[in-house]
Amino acid sequence: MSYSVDMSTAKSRRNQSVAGSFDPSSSSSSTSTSCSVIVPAFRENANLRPLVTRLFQAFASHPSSSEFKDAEVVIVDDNSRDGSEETVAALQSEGYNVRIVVRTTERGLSSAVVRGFREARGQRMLCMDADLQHPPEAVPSLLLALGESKPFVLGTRYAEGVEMDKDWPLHRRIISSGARMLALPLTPASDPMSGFFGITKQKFELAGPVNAQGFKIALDLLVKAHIPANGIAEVPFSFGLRQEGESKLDSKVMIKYLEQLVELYRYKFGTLPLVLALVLLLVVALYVWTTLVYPVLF
Ligand SMILES: Nc1nc2c(ncn2[C@@H]2O[C@H](COP(=O)(O)OP(=O)(O)O)[C@@H](O)[C@H]2O)c(=O)[nH]1
Ligand SMILES: [Mg+2]
Repeated sequence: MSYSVDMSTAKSRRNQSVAGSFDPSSSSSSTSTSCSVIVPAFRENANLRPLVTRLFQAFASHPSSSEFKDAEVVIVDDNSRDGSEETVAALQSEGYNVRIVVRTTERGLSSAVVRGFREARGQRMLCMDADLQHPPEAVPSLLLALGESKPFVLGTRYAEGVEMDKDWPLHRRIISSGARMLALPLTPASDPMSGFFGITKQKFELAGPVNAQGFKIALDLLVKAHIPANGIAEVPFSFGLRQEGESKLDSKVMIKYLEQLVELYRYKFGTLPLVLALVLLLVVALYVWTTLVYPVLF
């Protein structure tokens, strides 16, 4: 079950101006919304106001700001009950085109993102974290990169000149690099683990059944929407640190990721190659153990 707090269409048409230069009164009908930003959120109340205000500020100050005049933000919250709904209601009353979908019987990051994409009214859709690790100022460029020839856009942390925040923990870096290598046969994208990505509504609707229990939704969509290498626009961004609250990802994420990989390998290559690859892996592991490890240790 879920419910949606959406006073935005009524309020955003009010003739008022929001701090900065964003003016929601210039919004056109919500049915013509061209861009939607989807934000999965669990206990992120403290981050929502800075996120939404910075997003609309970024739209308003962009040289192609007219492209974003009817942009919307859709927050998909899993019943956090931490004041997030009240914050969104306050932002709506100030004129921001933001709404919150509160799911009361479902939990999980990927399914929240899928729900957001389904709810989105825009043709260009972007997903980002609530915690400001993904810079709102980069959002307009990512959205504008989407089009017929590039139906997928990826905010990448692995590009020349991009630096990870030096305080990002070493174990998270190692897991991220290892996970990236394991996904290489599935997609040529440089950072399919990124949670900062976008897809056109059209491609999303054509995608095969998305694994809502999966852990990395961008990877799932890249495979199941059959995005070719030249259909991916990559936009480098610097990955920051979470502003408020704590990471929701626990130690089970690696297991969930491996399960997702098995499903995607089967989806893309069928069961037989997967079994052969596993047998090969087993043979190599046995060889390494019997010829290299065992003689040294015993
Ligand atoms: N709706 C919903 N959002 C979630 C869930 N788990 C994580 N999120 C959100 O997904 C985004 C990424 O999670 P985060 O904890 O920042 O992961 P990290 O950046 O990898 O540490 C954040 O905006 C979270 O609030 C969930 O179960 N449901
Ligand atoms: Mg985060």
